[in-house]
Formats: sequence, structure tokens, C-alpha cells
Amino acid sequence: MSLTPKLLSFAVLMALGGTAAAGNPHVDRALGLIKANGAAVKASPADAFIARDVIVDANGAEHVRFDRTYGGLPVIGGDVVVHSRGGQMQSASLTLGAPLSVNLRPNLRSDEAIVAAGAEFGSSFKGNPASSLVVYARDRGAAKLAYKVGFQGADQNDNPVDMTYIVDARNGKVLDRWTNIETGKPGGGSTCTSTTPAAGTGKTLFSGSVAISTTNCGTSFQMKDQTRGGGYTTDLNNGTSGTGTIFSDADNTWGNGTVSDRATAAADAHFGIATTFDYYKNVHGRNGIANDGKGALSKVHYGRNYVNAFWSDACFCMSFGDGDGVNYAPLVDLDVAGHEMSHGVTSRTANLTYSGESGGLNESNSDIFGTMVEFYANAPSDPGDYLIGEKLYIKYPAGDHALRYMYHPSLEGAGRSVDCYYSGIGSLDVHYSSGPSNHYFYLLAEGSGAKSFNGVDHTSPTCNGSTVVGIGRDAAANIQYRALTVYFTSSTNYAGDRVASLNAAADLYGAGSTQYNAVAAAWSAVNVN
Ligand SMILES: [Ca+2]
Ligand SMILES: [Ca+2]
Ligand SMILES: [Ca+2]
Ligand SMILES: [Zn+2]
Repeated sequence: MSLTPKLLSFAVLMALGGTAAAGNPHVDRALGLIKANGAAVKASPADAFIARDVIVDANGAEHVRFDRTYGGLPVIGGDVVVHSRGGQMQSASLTLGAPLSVNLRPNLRSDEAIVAAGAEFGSSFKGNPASSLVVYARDRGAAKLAYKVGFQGADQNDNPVDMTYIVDARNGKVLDRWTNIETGKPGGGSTCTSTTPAAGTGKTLFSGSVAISTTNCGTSFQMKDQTRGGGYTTDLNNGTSGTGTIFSDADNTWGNGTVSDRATAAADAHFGIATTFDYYKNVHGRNGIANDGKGALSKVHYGRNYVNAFWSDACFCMSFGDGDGVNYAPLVDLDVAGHEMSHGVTSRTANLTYSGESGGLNESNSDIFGTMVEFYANAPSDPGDYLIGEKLYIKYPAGDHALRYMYHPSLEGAGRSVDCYYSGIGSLDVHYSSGPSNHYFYLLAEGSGAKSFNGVDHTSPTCNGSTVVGIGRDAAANIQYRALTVYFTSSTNYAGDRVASLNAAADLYGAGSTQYNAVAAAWSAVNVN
């Protein structure tokens, strides 16, 4: 989520999931299949595979996701999902085009790579930039030995900036770059030791008076959700680092519906994250962001006049700014909370790299599920629609009524988002290259032509003059979720998304089904053929 390219934010680092370690029979079986079917995963003798996620379908089909190393170095773009059934290899999802053959002797020293990346970052960095060798294999062209360089600093508003650069180890050219926001520290804060759940009431800014789950600490209550893995909400008190202070309250009624009470935005965030947790669990059978039942930390009142919100994988947490108080209220409404938490889900599954076309697909996936959460919550004061962040405005800047318009992306105020795919879209900011995927999802769910939600016109054009008939948003979201978790890899692009969506639709509804054909028609309608 972000309003401007400069403020965009997302973390991409990944911890090994506990369920995906070697010794797990699904992992061992998939490793055996990789050994026996090296060509299918473009394996080279120097490759090693580290399991990251396991999905087993009701029919016994297994999908094991691996990261790849080459000569011991991480391969960016080398990840693969092995699909099998009954111990038989069925297929593999990957973007690597050929087995790796890379000279592992760099021409450049690590410090020279830092200087090369620093020329792009500028001089306002903090600490010592880190640099390590990787194999960069995101392009279909030859893989390259590269340095992965991290630069941290702050922008002119003192908001943290955290960049990753990929620097060619042969000639110092910056091959790729993306942002990571990583400000929080892990830790439980000063939460009480009680595990007694309590039913509180949140007087929210955007969703009215809602039930929220809290903890009974004896003489007071804390904003920690015992029914959803202990997810808790803290006050960052306008700072930009640390865990913050957990919200406490004497009567278990939180906030007053306005920003005059610091607990109001907290109630919105706590409610939004709980709703997102429930959506994933009840609709997709996913038990929390990492599918391990654990709740996450949400930090509100992040920074000063911060018009953004973000997920950070490093702290397994979300941060929500207060907005500028002029045009934007605190960024804690339902579709934004769902959007940010969905970045966490993406990072634990496909791990779409936040750059190029895969970055646009990452952003779009968060818009899709943020919207699904809004529909799922069914809050009378924030009914479902295909606008993103429409509730955040105190007053509308010229032409803007939402951050994004899924049914017609180019309606975005400055017209920087695009409706139709074109080759080269990957050079746009990820919040604009997300446009065709948002547009695809809307067409798949609702169809083309005139429609309105809650009095807001949602007329959706197609790029090829076709008429698309929607299959309903629940079916569309099922297809998206399966594509994300089973078929996407970190470098999936638009063409790959079309293939993944069709695979997902075939699994769920059958090849040649109405839903399958609608996926093909909706992608064609945004020029992805
Ligand atoms: Ca109270
Ligand atoms: Ca709404
Ligand atoms: Ca919305
Ligand atoms: Zn985002």
C-alpha cells in the first residue's frame, strides 16, 4: 500500500517455515523427484534446493515449494514448485529458463558493489550497507553473478527507506532494485501473561461499532486477540521503530469513533486484521499469515503525518500511519488492513519479487484480497466495492476518490495506472503495473460493462472490445488464491499469471469449465494472451 512511489513499502525476506523442513515426508519425496527429474526443474550439478512451503490437496496431490542455491549462493528467480501425486512427478512451476552455468568469480569487490549501488541511493544512508554474492536469474537471459546490496536511510519526512540493489559482479551495473521496509524489532512488548479471552467493543473510525477480541488481564484489558493466535495491536506513539506499547483499557470499550482517542485507529486495525484472519481461515483454510495459527503484531500511529501502511516480514508485523490529517485519515480501513496482511501471505507463499511485473502482481494480489476482506466484513459503514482506500479521504484531492480503481485502473487521479497490459509495463511503479491484474480480477468476478456498487459506478471496459461474463467474486478469489499459493513463483510475470490462473481454474472447476473459460476471456480482455 502506498500513495506515491517514494513511499511504497514491502518486505521480501523469508524465513524457513517449520512445516517445510527436510525430514518432512512430502519434502523428502519432492527432493527425490527433483533428483530423478532434473530436466523438469532445470537443475544443474551445483544446485541445491531448500524447502519453503508444502501444500497437500484433498485428493493427495502435493505441491512443495523450494528455494534454489547454486554453488551455495542464493539464486534470485531460481525457486520452483514441484507438483506430484502418488509419488509421481506431474509438473513443476518455475521461471528459470535453463540450467545455471555461472562463473562464480566476481570481477568486482563487495565494497565496489556498495559504491555502485550507493550512486543510485544517494548519500543519506544510515549504518554500514551490507553486500553479499547471489546468482541473479530473474530474466530469461543468461543468469549473472551479482551482489545483493542493502541500503537503509530516511526520506525528507524522516520515514525509513530500505532498498535492495542487485549489482552485476562483472561490471558494476545495477540490474534490479526493490524496496523493503523493515523498522520493527521482534518481541512481545509488555503484554500481560493472561490468556483469558475477552469480548470487547471497538468504536472505529471507518467500520462503526464492532466486536473485537481482547485479553482479560485481571484488572484491565489488553488489545491482544486470544482467539486468533495472539495477534496484538500497539501504539507506536509516532515513532518509526520498536514494538510500541500494547493498548490497554479499563472497560474493554475502545476508541470513540474519532481520532481524538488514540485507541480508535487501533480498534480499526485490530478489527481489520481479525477480519482478514477470519477470511483466510474460513474461506481458504489458511490459518494465519504463515498458516501456523500465529497472529501478527499491528502497530498504529506510525511516524508523523505518514500517509501509508506496510507489512514487514522481518518483524512479522504491520505498521499503519496516521495520514496527513488534511486529505488523508489514518490508513486503517478494512481494504488497507486486508491489503497489508495479504502482503504477508504473499511473502510466505509465492514471494513475488517487488520489482518489475512480479511486483505489480504482488500489489494487485493485495488489492484483490483487501477487497475480498471488505466484502467479507460486510460492515454497513464500509460496504464492499472495487475501490481501494475509498474511506481514507478527509477531502478529495483533485479527481481522486480512491487510491485505486480495480474495474478501470486508469481512473486513478493522475492516470498513472493502466487498464491494459503491454510489454514494458514492468518498468512502471508496482502500484501502477498492478492495473491489468486488478482489471482482470474485476472482469473475472463481475464481468464487463455497466455495474454499480453502493451507488458508485463500476463500469468496466475491455481492451479487446470483448464482453466478459463474470463468475462471481468468490470463485474468482478461489482461483487467485490457488494460483498464488500453488503455481506462482517469485518471478511470475503476466504471461505466467495467465498460465497459473488457468491451472488453478482447471484444478478447482475443471479444464473447459465455465470458470476456466472465463479466466481465459478475462485475461484476453486485458491484453494478456
Ligand atoms: Ca475504554
Ligand atoms: Ca467500501
Ligand atoms: Ca474498498
Ligand atoms: Zn501494497
